[in-house]
Amino acid sequence: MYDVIVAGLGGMGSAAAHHLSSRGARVLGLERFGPAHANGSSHGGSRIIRQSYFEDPAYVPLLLRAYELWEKLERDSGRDLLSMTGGVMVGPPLSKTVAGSLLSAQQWGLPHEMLDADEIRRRFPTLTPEPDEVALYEARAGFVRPEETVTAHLQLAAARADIHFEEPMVAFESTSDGVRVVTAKRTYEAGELVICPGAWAPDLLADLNVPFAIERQIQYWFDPAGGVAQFDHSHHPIYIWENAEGVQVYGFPAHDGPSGGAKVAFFRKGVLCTPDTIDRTVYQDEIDAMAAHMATRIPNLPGKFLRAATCMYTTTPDEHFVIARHPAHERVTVACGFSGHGFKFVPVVGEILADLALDGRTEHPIALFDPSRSFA
Ligand code: PYC
Repeated sequence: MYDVIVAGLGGMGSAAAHHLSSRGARVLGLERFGPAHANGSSHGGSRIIRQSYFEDPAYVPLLLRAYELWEKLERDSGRDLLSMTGGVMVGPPLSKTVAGSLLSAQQWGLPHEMLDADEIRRRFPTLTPEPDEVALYEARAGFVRPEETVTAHLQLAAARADIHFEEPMVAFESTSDGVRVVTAKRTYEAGELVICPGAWAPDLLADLNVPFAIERQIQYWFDPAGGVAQFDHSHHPIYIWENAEGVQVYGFPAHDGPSGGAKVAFFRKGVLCTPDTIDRTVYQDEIDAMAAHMATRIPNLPGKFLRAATCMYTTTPDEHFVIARHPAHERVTVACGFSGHGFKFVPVVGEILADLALDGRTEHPIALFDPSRSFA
């Protein structure tokens, strides 16, 4: 019998499997696909990492711990996971992106600079903001590599844990002393279950009664006009850019990876889908809309379209995560609803899930992520 079964080995589940097994728990990890696959929410070569968090200052202590754990994971795995390029949060001064980032920076005393439009252009010549746009610049921002991260956690976990790929959990139930987990292949018993379902949350965690929305999202890579060197990660920052209508895009410098070029995406402009119905084709009108949106902001970026990839967000109504003991199952812990901004938290979520599964509690501040909160 296992101490803990972890169902779902994407970003969060692979981190949980590593943290649990490194604390001595006998762990079984179950994943419906192969390692570091591209069918969920943990692929595409890069994810933003930043500390001046516009979503809510309550995330900052978790981010500070996550940064420590990212560096430890790089050391322990010997992999290059983290690139600190600096980051600009651009928009009108009162936009959520700018004002929210500034609030977090001020509340937590995080190092930052405020740049007006002229200073943005001077420091980052690829960016052409409107005269009334400003930016919060944060040197401790950059990007992490999602596939490398999942691989790192899985490799470290596999030294002690049993890891089964191509074996999805299809059901679970509480028993007198733990949980019973039914997979597509067989049934297992364990003392505890940690469920990290990603976009499969509506199926596997329907009894949480959280109104998750699964959204199809697109990541686009362009070969910039004038050459990729001006976008190189040695000097180009990550960015989140909000316009006067509240539309946000986010993007990355060019770096190593399968496709080359520089990646950009709309934030939260997805259409509803399910893992079974998501349309993986990216259409010319979608590429044209992305290129047109960037043409006035980063005119050299949409030089030549290289490729696109779809992924899924699992969004909650308030866009905050769900991380908790399952309200209806004493021995089950859940982590889901990361709403498109979760990957930077992967190592600290792994730590929290290990705390909850092994100790029943955590010192980390997770009250914001209670699944029983009001979604009205
Ligand atoms: O993960 O920080 C993030 C993010 C913000 C906007 C898009 N992604």
